[in-house]
Amino acid sequence: MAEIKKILVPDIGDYKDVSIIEVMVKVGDTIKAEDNLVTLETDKAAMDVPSPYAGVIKEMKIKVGDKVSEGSLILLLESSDVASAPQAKPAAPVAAAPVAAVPVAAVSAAPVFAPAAQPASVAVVAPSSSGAHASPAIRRFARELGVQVAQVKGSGEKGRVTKDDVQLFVKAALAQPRAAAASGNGLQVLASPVVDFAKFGAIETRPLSRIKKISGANLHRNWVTIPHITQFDEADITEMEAFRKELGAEYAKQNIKITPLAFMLKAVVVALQKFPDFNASLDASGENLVLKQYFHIGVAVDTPDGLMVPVLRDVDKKGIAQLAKELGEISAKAREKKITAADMQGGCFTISSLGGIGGTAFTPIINAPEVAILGVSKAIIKPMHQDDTFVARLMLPLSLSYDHRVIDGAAAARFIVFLSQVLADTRRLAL
Ligand code: CAO
Repeated sequence: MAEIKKILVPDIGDYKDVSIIEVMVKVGDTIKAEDNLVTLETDKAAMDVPSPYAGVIKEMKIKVGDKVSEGSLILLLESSDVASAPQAKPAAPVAAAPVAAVPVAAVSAAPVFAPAAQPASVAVVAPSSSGAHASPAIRRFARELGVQVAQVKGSGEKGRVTKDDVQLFVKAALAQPRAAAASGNGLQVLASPVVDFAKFGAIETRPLSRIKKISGANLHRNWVTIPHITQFDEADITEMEAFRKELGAEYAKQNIKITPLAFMLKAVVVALQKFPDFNASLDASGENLVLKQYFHIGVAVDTPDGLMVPVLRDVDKKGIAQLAKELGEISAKAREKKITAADMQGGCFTISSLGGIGGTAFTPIINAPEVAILGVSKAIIKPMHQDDTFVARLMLPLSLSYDHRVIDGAAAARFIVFLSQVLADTRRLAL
């Protein structure tokens, strides 16, 4: 027997009063379980809320622009799949169970979080596209490309917007000359050329993963909106490495792998404490610096689906072994797609370590709203000049990208020199 169910906003982490930016359904729609109902947006993430049940929509309780929190009523649904509803009681209207928040790469039926700030290029904040007919999948596809479905002319049945319609819309938009860039000197940014690669040889087209699309938009925004400078240095980690190896043998029994990154987390915090402007963000007006008195450090993790940046909390209050343990756990969680939005929030500064792979240096992109990021490359033994002779030392390449609106070059040089000194003499970690 059909019953009326209340569909509520599920667990969305610590977010409160989140804006509804899109409503994909209306009264009378017949939906399947897992069909997306609404899209929520915070300053950090966009997420779709799917229906836990199939059925017919009886009453909408929200509209675009409303603010909601966990437990807010979205709609009333006449459910047709009582069997699949674990908490459903025959004849009694019950609240839908909250759907656990999972990250972008996990099961698509659950609320989907972007790994970082909402991409600037995703133009979904503006008007509702609920007037246009398109399936949730097409809406999502359009949203990922920054297209408002309402602007696309549908060629499908009853004017429904199809995937081809969205693709044609994007192609047409790309083919148009772009407006003058904000350079003010009349120079124009050329549109990327649309090339038929197949004309030149065999090709295969593979869609980007969802994480790549979202993180790509964030990286693009950060790259074009933040004036980046990268400062390089090398830290002599010969002694640190000897100590790490000693610890490694000790902690291997507890299944804790101590890599140089655990030391770097700690050393970075010592440097942030000495140079508080690096542990800060510009506020929304861009006129004030918000100095943080906590030390949560993001770590870039390479996963099969793309880059994720989980955050280790209160690094100042933890020892190296504890940090190594947490690093192992959080990177495993990221790779197993079990990471939550909460795991990726609240970072003050990011470390991106490619040291396990190789390379001499790189220019990491700042993870806004943070103001600096440390890139770490592979340590190698080098001849260093000391006391009129050359000695073999293990040198760790560091690349510090910083937001030049907030940090001056001299401050960045001081920061990285100090960081190198801390890494060269790990006794300083205790200071
Ligand atoms: N120099 C030399 N060796 C290093 C090193 C360095 N800077 N950093 C790590 N290593 C060694 C480790 O000691 C380990 O050696 P053993 O296996 O012999 O013990 C090996 O390299 C592999 O380390 P790891 O990568 O597993 O561990 P980690 O703690 O250094 O890094 C993590 C963890 C999650 C950060 C890493 O696995 C990762 O994903 N890195 C990629 C980050 C990334 O993609 N950044 C780019 C962002 S911009 O696109």
